[in-house]
Amino acid sequence: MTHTNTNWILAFFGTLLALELVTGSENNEYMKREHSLVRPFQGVGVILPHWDFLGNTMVTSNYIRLTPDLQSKSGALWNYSPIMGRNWEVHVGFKVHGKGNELFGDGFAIWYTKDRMQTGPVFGSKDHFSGLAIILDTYSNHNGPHNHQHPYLSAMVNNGTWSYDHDRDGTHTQLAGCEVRFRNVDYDTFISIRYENDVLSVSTDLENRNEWKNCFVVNNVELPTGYYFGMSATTGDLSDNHDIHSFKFFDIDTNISHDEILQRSNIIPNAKTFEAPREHKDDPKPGMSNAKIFFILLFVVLVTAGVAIFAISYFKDRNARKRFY
Ligand SMILES: *[C@@H]1O[C@H](CO)[C@@H](O)[C@H](O)[C@H]1NC(C)=O
Ligand SMILES: *[C@@H]1O[C@H](CO)[C@@H](O)[C@H](O)[C@H]1NC(C)=O
Ligand SMILES: [Ca+2]
Repeated sequence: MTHTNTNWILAFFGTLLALELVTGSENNEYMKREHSLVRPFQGVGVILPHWDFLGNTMVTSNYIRLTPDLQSKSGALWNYSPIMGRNWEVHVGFKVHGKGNELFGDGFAIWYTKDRMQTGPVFGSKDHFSGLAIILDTYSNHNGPHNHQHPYLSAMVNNGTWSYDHDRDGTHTQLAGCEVRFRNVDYDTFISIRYENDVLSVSTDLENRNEWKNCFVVNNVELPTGYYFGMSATTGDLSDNHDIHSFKFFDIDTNISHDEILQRSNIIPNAKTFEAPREHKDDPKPGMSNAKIFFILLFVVLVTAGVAIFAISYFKDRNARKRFY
């Protein structure tokens, strides 16, 4: 909740707020170190306490680079400990940047899932996941008309059944989404994911204004406790640096019993307001060439003529026979 700010007054109130969060004096809301990542990342001894990383992930003291701006890279970062809280909010500081002006990709995802450390085709992580994916998709795979521009931020809830469809940039399975612009800016960019009483709210701070802008709010989202947070990114033919600058987890539970939290670990991820996932449909075939149409018409004419000739000779025959008898 506190990041670089040139405005002294805001910085002052920000600091007050941060103190409140750290001491947990208000709303029981405070950052949990065991689920968070704060600079510097490389100290003496252990690199990244509480987190594992894999693939091409590179850790420096100031940022964690999930992928460099090179083709065919993939990296991920996963928290060790399951989340034993019903309500939470996470703030992720990130930077996506690269040499490409027109062409860049593919983007990254923030996960709250049952399985951790599993590589796969969905921004570097496994498909058919169980849990929540918040996807920051920079490359529009869909060449036809979309309802939106890229980069695009969307949420998907899965119980392991659905596959993320890259060809449609996930639009067949998303809960909601919004257009975002976060590439190649010289300040940190942030996303906030709040999950409280089954309401999922995602907002962003991408304009260096130190305020959250709503992306979407979705009701009736059921997520179990006991899942893991992770982040992953991938590049293909196109690339970008996908950097994580911070991950802050805030426990916002109030008056929830330990039993309720344990029971909640048995539910299956579900989103009631989910648009029913649509079948994947292939793009319409490109229009037929004139030559093709000509030959099809020619074929139809020949078949018709053949049938006509056959019919005429058949009836002639019959008439001939009739006359004979
Ligand atoms: C998983 O989700 C699909 C689609 O919503 C649903 O048909 C299926 O019953 C769900 N499976 C479980 C175990 O809830
Ligand atoms: C906390 O929950 C208990 C049991 O549901 C209830 O009796 C109590 O009033 C709640 N306290 C607050 C502050 O909401
Ligand atoms: Ca895409």
